[in-house]
Amino acid sequence: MIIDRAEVIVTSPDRNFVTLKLTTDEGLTGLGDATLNGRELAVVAYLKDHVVPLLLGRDAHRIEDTWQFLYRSAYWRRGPVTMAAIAAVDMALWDIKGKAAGMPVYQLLGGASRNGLLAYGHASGKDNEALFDSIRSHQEQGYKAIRVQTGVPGLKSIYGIASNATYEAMEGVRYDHEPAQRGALPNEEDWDTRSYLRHVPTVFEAVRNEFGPELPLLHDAHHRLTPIQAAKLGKSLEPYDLFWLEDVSPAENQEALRLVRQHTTTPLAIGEIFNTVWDYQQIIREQLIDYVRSAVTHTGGISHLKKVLDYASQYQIKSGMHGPTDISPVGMAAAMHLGLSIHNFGIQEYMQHGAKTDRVFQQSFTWEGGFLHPGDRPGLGVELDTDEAGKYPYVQAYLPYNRLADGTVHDW
Ligand code: CS2
Ligand code: MG
Repeated sequence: MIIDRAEVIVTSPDRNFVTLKLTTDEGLTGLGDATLNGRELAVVAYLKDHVVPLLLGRDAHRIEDTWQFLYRSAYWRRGPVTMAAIAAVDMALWDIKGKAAGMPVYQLLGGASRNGLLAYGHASGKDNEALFDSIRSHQEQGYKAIRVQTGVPGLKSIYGIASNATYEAMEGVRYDHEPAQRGALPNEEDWDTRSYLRHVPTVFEAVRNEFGPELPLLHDAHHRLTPIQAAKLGKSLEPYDLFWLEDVSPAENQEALRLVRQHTTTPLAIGEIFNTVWDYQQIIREQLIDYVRSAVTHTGGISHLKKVLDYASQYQIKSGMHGPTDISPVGMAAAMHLGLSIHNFGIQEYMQHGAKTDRVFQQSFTWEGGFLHPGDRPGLGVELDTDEAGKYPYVQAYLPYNRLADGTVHDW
């Protein structure tokens, strides 16, 4: 069964998505997500100009060989663009193999290791009152675990908060749902670590007082702290028993996490901007994290992320796959199939896509009682309506960036 057609489909219903669609000479199709937020067109070019010519005529069943061929024959390895492109091919080939076998992909990965996938949603508020409302609305939507992001007094706009200036200006495009703002240039945001470190523990104290000790709570520091600031935050949040504290410090400096570990037992999650197992070697081997945050879409696909998670399982480190709206429904489906089959599943991030996106991507997953399930359709269980997709051409959008009070650029 050979690959005889490869299309790169770009659509922008509620946000930009890049999807690879492979078709075989037997008429089977496979989809792969290649969406890299704010740099989508770089992956489109990598796929169209460099990868597609290499796929036509290949045996669609040889997933691992195709993975190794694309990774090693490129000579230039790793990195977000390369690994998102390879991920899309990998997902599409697993989708085709599932359809050829008449099985959902999780069955090919060893079958289900659980009945469903605990998922968390994003509650946020510029103040505690708005935050409490957001937590309650997520509980009403069925979420049994909730990420808490809060405004910080003195800061105009901050990552992950629905109600801020930019949101009002965007006529209803929820900022916490889509941080990449459509427009010619990225938005500049302000940041101050000391006010953040003073404020966040008070918010978690208030949330615990309001919602009690059981509710699993997560928080994303979004790469903004120095190692000692990260240690301080982890320690100050210990009384509130977080499920995890995410991306505490820019993870290029991996040994920095030793300092964080020295000072706090708050569980650490890292990896959404990682792309290969080599980005994890030290922090897994030295037990410096508790959750692997990679998404299938950004880590070389199902084949490679499974290798990362198998390595992590030897250290009792669990999965916490990245699942914001910039992971397309295809990428989310792949995450659910992998998450259902592995032993060391921890939790799945689940931000719900918009109505237009759900019309472009027909999905078969279920969301019940706080748990996701990929469904039992052969393959990944997602189909793309190309006519519907054609209604929404690409729109330039950038993620924001930060500047400190003195004008210094800072991690966003
Ligand atoms: C975030 C993302 O969901 C998360 O944990 O870190 O929202 C992230 O900011 C976006 O995916 C960036 O594109
Ligand atoms: Mg994050």
